[in-house]
Parts: sequence; C-alpha cells; structure tokens
Amino acid sequence: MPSALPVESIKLLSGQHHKPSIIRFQYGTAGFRTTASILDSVLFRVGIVAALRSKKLDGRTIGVMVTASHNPEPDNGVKLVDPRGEMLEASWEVHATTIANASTADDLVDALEVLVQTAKIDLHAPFWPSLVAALEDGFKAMGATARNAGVTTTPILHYLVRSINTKGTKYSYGEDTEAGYFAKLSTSYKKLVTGKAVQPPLVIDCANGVGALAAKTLNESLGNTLELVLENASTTTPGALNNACGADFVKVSQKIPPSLANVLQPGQRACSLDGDADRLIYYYLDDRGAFHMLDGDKIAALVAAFIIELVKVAGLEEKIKVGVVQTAYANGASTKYLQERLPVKCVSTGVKHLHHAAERYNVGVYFEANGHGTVLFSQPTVDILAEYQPSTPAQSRAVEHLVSLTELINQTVGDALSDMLLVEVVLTHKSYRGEEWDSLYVDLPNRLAKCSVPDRNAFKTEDAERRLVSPPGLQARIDELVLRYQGGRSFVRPSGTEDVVRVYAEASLKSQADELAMRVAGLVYDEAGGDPTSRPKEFL
Ligand code: 16G
Ligand code: MG
Repeated sequence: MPSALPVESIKLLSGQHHKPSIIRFQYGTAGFRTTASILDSVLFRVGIVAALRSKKLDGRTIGVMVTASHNPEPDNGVKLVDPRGEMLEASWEVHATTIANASTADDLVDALEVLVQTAKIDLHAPFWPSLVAALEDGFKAMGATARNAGVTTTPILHYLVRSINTKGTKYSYGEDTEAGYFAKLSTSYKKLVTGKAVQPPLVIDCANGVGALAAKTLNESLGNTLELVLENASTTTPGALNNACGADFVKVSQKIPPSLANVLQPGQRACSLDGDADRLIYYYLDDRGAFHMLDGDKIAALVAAFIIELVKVAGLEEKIKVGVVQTAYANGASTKYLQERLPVKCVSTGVKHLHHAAERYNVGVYFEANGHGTVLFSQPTVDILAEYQPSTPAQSRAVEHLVSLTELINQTVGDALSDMLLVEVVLTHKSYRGEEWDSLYVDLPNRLAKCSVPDRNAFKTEDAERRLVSPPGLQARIDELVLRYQGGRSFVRPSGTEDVVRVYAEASLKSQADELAMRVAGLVYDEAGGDPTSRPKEFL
C-alpha cells in the first residue's frame, strides 16, 4: 500500500536537516535537551511528530516549546505540549526518541510509518489552526498549519494551547491570546486582594529570560495592587541567561544572586524565575542581612494550608478533599508538616508525574523543591464551587476566594508568575512577611551531589525513586550508612536530564548531611567503576 505520509517532501526537507551521526538523542524528563548547535535535525523531526500528534488527536492544537529553561544559554531544548496544556503523553516520548535517532532520510520515513501504524493515525484527518513556533520545515513537510506564539514563557504556551482547544466550549479556558492570559491573572488577583493592605514592592529576578517580558506586562496589568521591581531583565545580552541568577542558581547554591546584593533590603522579599518562567523560588534577607530561601516545599506548605482553611471556612470540608504531591527531594521537614494536615503522595521527579498524581485529588497541590508546581482543581470541584449556596457572609467570601483561585492558578502546568501571585495572595491575607512564612517549619539541612559514572542506566529505582533496585546490594549499603546519622535520609537516582547520577542526603546537622552525601556518593563510585582518578577529590 502506498504510504499516506508525504514521503517526498519529508525526504527533501530532511536533506536540509541532517542528523549528526554519532549522537543519540533522548526525549527525557522535559523533552530533548542538549547543545543547541546539534539540535537542528531534532527540531525538524519534532515538527513532524507534532503534526502527527495533532492528526492523531483530530487536528487539535499541539504546542512546541523551544527553550533553555533553567540551563546555561547554549544548552537548549525542545518539548511538546498536549492539547489540554499538559506534557506529551509518555508513550509518544518513545516514538519521538526513535524518530529523532533515525540515521538517514529512509530510516526516518520508516520510523514515521511505524508511528502512523502503531498509533493508528488517520493522515487524511483535517488540520485545525495549530500553534507551533519555529520548526516550520517539519510542518511544511506535513502540510500542517502553524501559529507562532512568538517569544513567550513556557506556561503561557501551555495556556494558549488549552485556550485554543477549548475555545467556544463550556470549558473555555480563556481568551487564546497573551492579553487574555494577563487579564485572567490580574483580574483574579485583584479580586483576591480587594480590601486588603497592599504588600510592599516585590523584587523579581527574571534570570535574564523571557519571564522579564511577561513580568513587565503583568506589572502593568496589576496597576497599584502590587508593585513588581524587575531585576536581571536583560533578555538580549548574550550569555546572561540563567548566569549567576535565576531559580536554579538560588536553589542549588542556596545564595542570593550577586546582582541583587545591593538591591534587596533587610526584611524585603524577592523571588527568582528560571529562564522560561516555570520555576519559582522566594527568599528574603532577615534583619541581620542573612539569606533565607523559601523553595517549592515552602510554597506548597503555605498554599496548601491556605486552601484547606478556605475550604473549611466555606463549609465544604466534606465535599472537597485537598491533597499534596511531592518528590523524594522534598525536605523531610516539609513532608512532616504537610502530613500532619492532609494526605501527601510521593512520586518520581518531573512535572508530568506530579501533575498526573495531583489530578487524582479534588484539589491537588504539587510542587517540586526546585520550584516547579501548581494547584489543580478537578472539574467536579469547580462545579461544586459554582453551584454552592453559602449560608453566611464568611462562607460566601471563602467560596468567592476559592473560585478566584481557580482562575488565578495556571491549571495546565506550573507557572512561576501565576504561582508568584498565589504566594502574594496568601501573604496578603495572612499579613505574613518572609519571616513568618519561613517559620511554618524549619528545613532539615541537606546536600545534593552528582556523580559522573560510566553508565547511569545501570542505576534503577523503585518506590518513587527513593530506593535503588540496581546495582544489586547498593541500597542495603546505603541503608546501613543512613542509620548512623541522626535524622538521616538519602537516595540515589539517575538524572533524567544530564549524564550523571544524583545523590541527595539530609540529616539533623548540616555537617552530617554533607558527610552522608559524600559517603553515599563514594559508594556510588565504588559500585560504578570507571576511572578512579576522574572522581571529584572529596570522593578519592
Ligand atoms: C526537568 C523537569 C523538572 C525536574 C528536573 C530533574 C519538567 C518541566 N522539568 O527540569 O521537573 O525536577 O528535570 O532533573 O518536567 P534531573 O532528572 O536531571 O534531576
Ligand atoms: Mg524551566
């Protein structure tokens, strides 16, 4: 049977986007990520995969995000967004990987045929107007229509995808423009803080990324309800992106970006976005000028406690159950704090895992310690809120607030700007400064290390990445070591984005957490083999 794929145009255009021969690409935790200079063939092929995904889903809009995210500027990536604004379905990650690795144009066509057959894609289905940035040749090869969303944040792309796909339906998510996004956020924020004292200005470190452009527009839409002071907003300076600034820098180094040292006043709160504005980390300097970080775990604690309180005041405790999703990286003290108040589930690292687990709750709060996260309200919960007849003014206010939260909080993916407004709402309502928020619980000292090993795939985990099943025997040695440390906890997992194995450890004292991490890393190196002189000196 002749192929229904436009084989000629695929082959022709594929000739302009050769795959580098020795490289193996992998659709990992957040898409294809590697040095931008070798990604050309991947982008072309992602264009084709996106077009096929859209065909498979009856012409619905698929999103494609090209971003360095939290990484150094040359370290780029591309990922796909499914119609409801969520991450690409897992089974398609495998197809995307195979397709990206086909070595010749013929192999590429063969790999595409396999996808068309296995996924039962009807290539004659029509395309509806689609949204896609760059990748034009991939679309051209497939004859797909694309809409270029321009330079924007990852969460705005997710917002647009869902808005386009729900346009004109009873589940319309919002107007399918950036203006629609900002209007939705600022209108709900204003409702939530009406009648409350305005917070002092908030400093935002924009990581010199696209969040700067979005934060500027947001600042204008918010008017005098909140003043945002934009720092690290140089989006066109080469090399500035995520360099000594941004959410990842703050989380990993546990320090204020040097560029903010003379900006931030004692007592003042600030936050850092990452390069594509889907991570958020807060911090403040205390009266003595010491730095305190408020990471994704602290955000989860603040927000979950606030939502539970609203649900209770509204009188909806029986009908609306709130739950939290975390990963193994969540600080043990945060897990304890949350478990005392509501159900907490631990899942594997990566937004897609948290998101899916959070969808199982009526209201699912999910945050990774690194600042990715959001709060999901299930459709039945949204319906309950819409139909509820409150019997007191206090109940009625609480329900209005909950409804506004469903508008304020990005329902498609973690969104640093939306999360930032959510945090500001809670701080406003509770009259908290950074200090009161920080005192909800005290973080256990912790340490993260990474080990370069010959084969990270030799490390396999279970129990939401908290335990190793392979290499055999290694987990038992880690367990034995952990027992010797007060409040000790440690786990080892292969990274999904870098060719390394990560080690996390926490203990009651900082020196003990450091020591535990180093000793577990030592076990990893002992097990993994390889050249002993390539180990960092602390493991020798
Ligand atoms: C990616 C993930 C993030 C995860 C991180 C782990 C998304 C959008 N991003 O940045 O959620 O925490 O990878 O990296 O899913 P690792 O596997 O290298 O530790
Ligand atoms: Mg990011």
